[in-house]
Amino acid sequence: MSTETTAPADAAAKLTDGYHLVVDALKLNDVQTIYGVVGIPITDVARVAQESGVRYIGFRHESDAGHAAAAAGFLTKKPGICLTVSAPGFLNGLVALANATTNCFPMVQISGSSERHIVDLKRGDYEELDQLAAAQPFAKAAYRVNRVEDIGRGIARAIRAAVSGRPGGVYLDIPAAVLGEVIDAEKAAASLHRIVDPAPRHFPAPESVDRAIDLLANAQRPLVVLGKGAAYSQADKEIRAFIEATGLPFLPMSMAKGLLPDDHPQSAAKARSLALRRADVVMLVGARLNWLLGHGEPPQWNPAAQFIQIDIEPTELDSNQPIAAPLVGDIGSVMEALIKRTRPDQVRAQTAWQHELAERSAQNTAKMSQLVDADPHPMQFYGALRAIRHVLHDNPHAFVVNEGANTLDLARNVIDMSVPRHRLDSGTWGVMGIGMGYAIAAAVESGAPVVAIEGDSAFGFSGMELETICRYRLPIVVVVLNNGGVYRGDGINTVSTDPSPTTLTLNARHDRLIEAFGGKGYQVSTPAQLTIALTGALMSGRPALIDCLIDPADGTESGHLTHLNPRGVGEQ
Ligand code: ADP
Ligand code: TPW
Repeated sequence: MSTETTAPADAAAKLTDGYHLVVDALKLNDVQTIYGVVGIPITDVARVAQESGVRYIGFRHESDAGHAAAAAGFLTKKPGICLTVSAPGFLNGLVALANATTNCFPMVQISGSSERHIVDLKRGDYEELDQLAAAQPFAKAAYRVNRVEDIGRGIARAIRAAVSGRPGGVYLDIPAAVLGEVIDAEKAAASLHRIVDPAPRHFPAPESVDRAIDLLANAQRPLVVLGKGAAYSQADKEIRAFIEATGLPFLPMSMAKGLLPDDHPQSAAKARSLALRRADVVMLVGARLNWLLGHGEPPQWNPAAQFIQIDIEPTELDSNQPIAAPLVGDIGSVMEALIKRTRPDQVRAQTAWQHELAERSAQNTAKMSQLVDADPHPMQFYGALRAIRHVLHDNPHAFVVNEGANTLDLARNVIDMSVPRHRLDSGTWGVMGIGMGYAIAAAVESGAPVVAIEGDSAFGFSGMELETICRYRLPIVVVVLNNGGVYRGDGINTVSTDPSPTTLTLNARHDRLIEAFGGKGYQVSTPAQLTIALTGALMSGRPALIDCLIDPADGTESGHLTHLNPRGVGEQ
């Protein structure tokens, strides 16, 4: 009787709903930030998150929110969360989810969806789509929650799947009806759980470790290749300890730069081609033998090379070359085991090999200096990158985001890194559009300044997020290397007055875009001006964009990937 006379406010206090449960479940699993775009049916998830102390970063396009979540996952080793609306919003986020899976970054895309009983009979609902089926091929795992009491289980399962083993993108579908479903608060609280040990350690067998050590010990020209899996693993100390104790030369893939500083005496980065062509035993640490490493094939590689591969994903091994010594496990545990089981002086780089690499590095550094130090007018890529390198040298804790074709290929070589996980780029897919999303995540997750080095075409894919950057007052400086085109700005159409397919607006004022939202814009045409602008922008800690006018005739079609363009008739 007394319960029936309870005041309505008290009765309501004992109830909760799907919106609150989603946020409670995320909070319980240490989620601090959600990246997304609101609308039916998920707007209240964002509101409740904010009220509960979970930060919500609202974007202008789901692709950018998804890329931000993925980058947050890479930087923190916890799945980044992206929130999207039904059908079109969901699909907009899917590129980022697929990209995260391809790059082995942990993220969870949580999407609202429309009424199941209408969608499944294809009766034509508002934003109708069978999202679970659509997400499946692009995600590491995909799940749907059909009852409010399963929200906790669904979120636990999604987080576990994203971050354990090889990390990847996970899709979690929550229909509108489930979000609005009301449930007894006590029952709801009991339905949530906190995941214990989300990414358990995975130790290699001692005999696998000894097999790898034997190979290294008998090598004449050993080489360690560090990939972004090594950066992700946060085993910085162990990796450095093993490499320095053995003296092995190492080569960082682009997002592993800074794991050991690029000016480290054992870095073979400046003798990359020689190192690949000559190495006889190669230890891959969180790096796949995919296209970025020429599939391990000659002539780029020594045909007699033997491979040791450290990876958490057993099916990765032998995908391209026979792996003589597989080391399946998490990189931290594997490196620890290698350190423990290697006898003093058992593994050492041969002096002749060290000299060979050092000599080539010196030659290549001299060649590179000539290119970088030249001062042509109008400014070219190398001159602009020299200025950026100079400023970043004084700001080693700034994050670098990098996309474009020439802008990516040249900056990767010119801009040295000295801190782990401070470089984010187009990655395994070579995708354009990651720029502003990655930059926003780096700034939000770290509070540190970010310099996004962007081709003018690449920038356009996520450019509207300048508004997001300004709205949240993030310390991001976008540097647009503006040569007025996709690759180059001097494309010609000989048959009509339309611009050529690679042409963009020449001398476009990208700097004015950020001013529309209250940020600071600069336009520069010399390296000296760029140095001053970038130094000032970083010192201010405010959102800024520097438009750098680059010679439209500088750059190569597709950058370093020209050879991947299929040749048609008449182009033999
Ligand atoms: P890169 O492009 O830098 O060469 P890849 O993305 O090709 O690097 O390779 C990353 C590899 O790292 C993937 O095969 C992935 O399974 C692996 N990996 C990711 N995290 C870990 C980890 N913690 N321990 C071991 N391997 C990992
Ligand atoms: C999602 C194809 C690769 S690189 C690039 C495009 C469009 C832009 C190159 O011009 P940019 O750089 O940025 O001005 P630069 O330094 O050479 O002048 N769509 C997607 N991904 C890719 N990779 C493309 C298209 C592409």
